[in-house]
Amino acid sequence: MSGMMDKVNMLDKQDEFLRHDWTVEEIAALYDMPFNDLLFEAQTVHRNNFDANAVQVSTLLSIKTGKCPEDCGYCPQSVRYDTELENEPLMPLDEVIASAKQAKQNGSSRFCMGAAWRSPKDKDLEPVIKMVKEVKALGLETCLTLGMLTEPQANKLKQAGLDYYNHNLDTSPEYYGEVITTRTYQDRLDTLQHVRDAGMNTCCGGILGMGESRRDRIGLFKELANQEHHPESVPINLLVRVSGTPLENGDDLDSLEFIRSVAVARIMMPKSYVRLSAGREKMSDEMQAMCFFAGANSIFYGEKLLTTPNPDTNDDMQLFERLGITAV
Ligand code: SAM
Ligand code: DTB
Ligand code: SF4
Repeated sequence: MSGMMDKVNMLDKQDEFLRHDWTVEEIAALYDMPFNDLLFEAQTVHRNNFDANAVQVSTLLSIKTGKCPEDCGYCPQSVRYDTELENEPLMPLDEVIASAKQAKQNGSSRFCMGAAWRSPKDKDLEPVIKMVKEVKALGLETCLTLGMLTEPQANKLKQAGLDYYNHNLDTSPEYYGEVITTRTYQDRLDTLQHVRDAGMNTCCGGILGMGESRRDRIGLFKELANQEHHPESVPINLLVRVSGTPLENGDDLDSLEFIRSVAVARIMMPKSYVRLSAGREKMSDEMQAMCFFAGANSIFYGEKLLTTPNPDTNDDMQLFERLGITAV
């Protein structure tokens, strides 16, 4: 019993060092650091908390594709934009399992299933719960992203054994309205609260390169870190520009600014997995290597994200080998 209490106290102690009171000025000061100083600091924080040469790999599968009623300006799956996407209803269980087995064989430790829903109906959850149970039985960690959840829905998913729920804040509260009008920032924070209250891990991050300013990137990281708990996984997506979406055109984000952002996330959320997410297809090997040095320690692995391409798995394995990185 005392051993157990020691463990609890130790966890509390660890949490004492995690900050939830970041100010805009402090985050801006990190961004303003000379690049080498910022990366050195981020790598030091990274090494104090993780194996510096291990990267967690997850595989994504779109289990219900397209016809989403929401208007997220970046998204190929919104019914409002003509993106030449093949819509697909909910995937049968056996196809999901076959895909999960393949992901496990390829070395993924987590399987993330995404559906283009604003929020699932209760009857939608039943087949999804079967998927979670069967994927878990394969020895994989499970993650879902289905849109907004009510408190009872989050509890049901927890009971089914779901490990992670992905729900992003996407950008700063100030820029949010430029990108999405059909759900509020508060709606997103509420879903995240329901997921945490149910006892699940949150996977929560955003998208960079949507025309936002550095102040907006600061605002996003401030919101992410100042939640009740840091998300266990923080996906940092670089916008994938899809023809037909409102964000199809625009200036690309400076790659050094993206790397700085990874470093800032690592420093602010030292114990979270920072996930180098969408957009890797457009990144050079050198840029990805810099992101790993800045503290990114997870990726999506597999030739497709949800609907858009991801790097070839052989290329990813070769890159890991060249960098001496082990997939975990
Ligand atoms: N419909 C659910 C929702 O929005 O919560 C789940 C799926 S949605 C596709 C998951 C996340 O993918 C979004 O929150 C967004 O951050 C990211 N995403 C979607 N399209 C993207 C794109 N073109 N480029 C980068 N990230 C994207
Ligand atoms: C996240 O933050 N990135 C992933 C995952 N969560 C679900 C999705 C990226 C989607 C990119 C666009 C697409 O492939 O449709
Ligand atoms: Fe729908 Fe999710 Fe795409 Fe928004 S990001 S349009 S909610 S699938």
